[in-house]
Amino acid sequence: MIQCKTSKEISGMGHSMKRKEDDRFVHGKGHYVDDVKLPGTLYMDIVRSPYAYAKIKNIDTTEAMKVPGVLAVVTGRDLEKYNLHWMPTLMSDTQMVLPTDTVMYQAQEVAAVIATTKYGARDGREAVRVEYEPMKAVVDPYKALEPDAPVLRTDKEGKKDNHIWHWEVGQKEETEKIFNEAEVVVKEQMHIPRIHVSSIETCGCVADYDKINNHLTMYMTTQAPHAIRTVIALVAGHVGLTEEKIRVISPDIGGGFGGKVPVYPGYVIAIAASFLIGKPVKWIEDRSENLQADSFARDYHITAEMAGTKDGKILATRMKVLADHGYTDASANPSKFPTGMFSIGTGSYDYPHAFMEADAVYTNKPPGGVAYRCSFRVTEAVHAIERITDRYALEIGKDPAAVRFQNFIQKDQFPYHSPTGWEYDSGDYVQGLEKAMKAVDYDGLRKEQAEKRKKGELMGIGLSTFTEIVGAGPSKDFDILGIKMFDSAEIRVHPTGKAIARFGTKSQGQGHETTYAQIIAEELGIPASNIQVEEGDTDTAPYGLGTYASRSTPTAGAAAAIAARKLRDKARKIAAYLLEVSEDDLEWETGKFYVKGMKDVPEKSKTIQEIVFAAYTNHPQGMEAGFEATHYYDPPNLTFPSGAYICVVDIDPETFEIKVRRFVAIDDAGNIINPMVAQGQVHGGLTQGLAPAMYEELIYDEDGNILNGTFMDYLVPTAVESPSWETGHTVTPSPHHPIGAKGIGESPTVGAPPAIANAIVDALKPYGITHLDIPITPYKIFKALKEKGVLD
Ligand code: PCD
Repeated sequence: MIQCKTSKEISGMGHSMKRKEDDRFVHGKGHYVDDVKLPGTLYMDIVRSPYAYAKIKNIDTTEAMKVPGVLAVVTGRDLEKYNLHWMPTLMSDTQMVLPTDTVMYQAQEVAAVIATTKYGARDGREAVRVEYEPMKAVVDPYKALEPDAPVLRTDKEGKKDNHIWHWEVGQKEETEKIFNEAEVVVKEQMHIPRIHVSSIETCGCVADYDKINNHLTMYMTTQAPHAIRTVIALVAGHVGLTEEKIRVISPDIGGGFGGKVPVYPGYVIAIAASFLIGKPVKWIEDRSENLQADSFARDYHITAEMAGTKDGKILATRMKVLADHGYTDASANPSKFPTGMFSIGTGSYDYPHAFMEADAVYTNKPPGGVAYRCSFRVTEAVHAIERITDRYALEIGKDPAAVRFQNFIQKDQFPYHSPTGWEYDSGDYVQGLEKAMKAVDYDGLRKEQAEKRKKGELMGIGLSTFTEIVGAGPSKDFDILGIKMFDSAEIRVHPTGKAIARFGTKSQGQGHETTYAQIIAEELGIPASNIQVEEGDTDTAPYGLGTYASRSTPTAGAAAAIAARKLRDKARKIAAYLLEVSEDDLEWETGKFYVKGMKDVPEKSKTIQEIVFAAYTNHPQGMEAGFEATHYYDPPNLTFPSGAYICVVDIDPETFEIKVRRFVAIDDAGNIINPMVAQGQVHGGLTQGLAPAMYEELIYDEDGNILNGTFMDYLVPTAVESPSWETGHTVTPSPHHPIGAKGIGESPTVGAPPAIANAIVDALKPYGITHLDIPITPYKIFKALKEKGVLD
């Protein structure tokens, strides 16, 4: 049970307060970007390439311009005049806005049609004639690195291959030595496939340029409005659009999941079109465009190795990654981390040596990769470590739970320094796994499995005991395009004691309007229902880096607590003045200051409402009037949530259909702000973890054609495919976070896939199968069993 310090009326931390924003959502009154309807709006649609790699010989717009309502067709050549045909990616690579001569992936933007109606724009799009000269696409990332592979980025002067960067961390020599001498070494080749963020709402914008005032209002589906404003100013400053002339408004967002962090060409073209025409331009992607062309996630080819003793002590791990980035590195990672947080890959286990390296490569695929519900590549890291740990347990014939207990970082080892350079803040991995095992009756399940195996039935039990790394991040190491990754909160309390609070982050469904209010309620004793939370408008909110990587609670949540504490300090001064005592004679109890020892004497205390009123009506002379505070929080460290997940699967011995019988998730995100919201986060996240484990993968043929570019072929699981998730938690507060909270939004998506994969591989253990790449489908099982000679 979570203990609450405040009453239900105040609804501070720990209360399962209903989400304030849901009234508006369930009544259909949400306000999304497509709901923005401005007079005179023009519509934009985008011509896309049918080829993965081709020269553009000609773009004929004659017929398109004849379509009723079509006003303009924008091409790369048009943008080139303003030097807007290329733009920087968040990883300091370059990306085409529109091509001038070559297309680099199927569904790439080729030209944009602007019309007075949406349908006119679509008809115009169909009428644009593009002449292509197809070239042999480079699709396989390994082949892309071969010496005779065609060099894709010919725009980069002097570039002689498709290699983007090399990165490494850890102790190469020591690790090698351990591997050479170890009793047991295991190795698996894994592919974490390319998948896609499938938010309910696609991406889109309304660019509204006002010529008279030289002012741009950009309504858009971005998770990071402030950073986008800065990027627009950097890209368009030379045409007079400087930062004070740009207002980015991110209205309600129907799911972000990392896919709404990048700057997509569509946004830039819409801005350019509005700037030139002087009217609002609306661009809303359709579902297939979103699936085929927006930034992908994952696509890591990993060679994972573990060295250990015969009796189960892990000694070292080694991981080698080949990262397929498509034609440009458009990851949304902090600058210094080209592989994001992949280096958390030693997981929850204590051993002194590890070595990890990665190489990134260009191919003719859409760019990325975004951190799809994942703190910058932590999903890939967790998958590798959790799978290879099971592989090791299998090799030495020990139960995977026993191997985990034997190697866990112990509770008293925190702060723990990992061999790849992280300082884990806190954790209690033993307690988490014990709780999960008890919840499923682990021993009972193993007995049942042994019985079933005798009868040839396929039942598997899979574990994942992961450590996450969220809250990017401390300014000494974390920036995006040079902007430090702090975040912010501004609280204004009005004379009657009601407040408005604004943040640099941006909810996409997480529930910030409720949970931020709860943090402030906890600190100031103002009821959460009286605290209005706003995000997403760069004209009003303080600067911040936005919501992704489960960073809002670790950064802006902390800023809220500290800004509220600044106000409490002011409240103390005012209370001392009103009660005519010294500040030191006062004590705080949620919602009021009272004179020490006189808690129950009404005239010896002042409520927060009385104090705030005095701040406007009767403040001490010499003190600033008003009751407002702002804080920009630079976290001292990241937070390290963790989880112990256990999955039980039954596999049909004839059709190999996989049924997830049970899934227990014990999460630890430190102190919880709103248990109901946190549980909702876990439920959604688990389904998004089931997705890549069993269903989702973007598949390309050897010419770079996407084979499952619609939802007819790309299966996103729903409640129908999902098991009934069983959740629980342990509470290990973060010692450095003002309210002891860690992020939770991504944990389930990070932790679930290896639990499911481990369960399926465990079910197939009697047949000598040691690894299967996700998504694990009935057909993959069939094929693997056939290869092993089990089936004829
Ligand atoms: N919480 C609580 N407690 C704690 C923690 C947390 O309560 N301890 C809660 C809060 O308040 C919020 C949530 O929960 O409301 C979450 O949080 P976080 O973890 O901090 O996070 P954020 O930042 O806010 O968010 C983000 C995330 C992410 S990252 C993702 S993907 C996803 C998630 O979130 N997304 C989404 N979730 C979600 N949900 C929804 N509904 N929608 C969406 O979209 Mo990335 O990087 O972007 O990939």
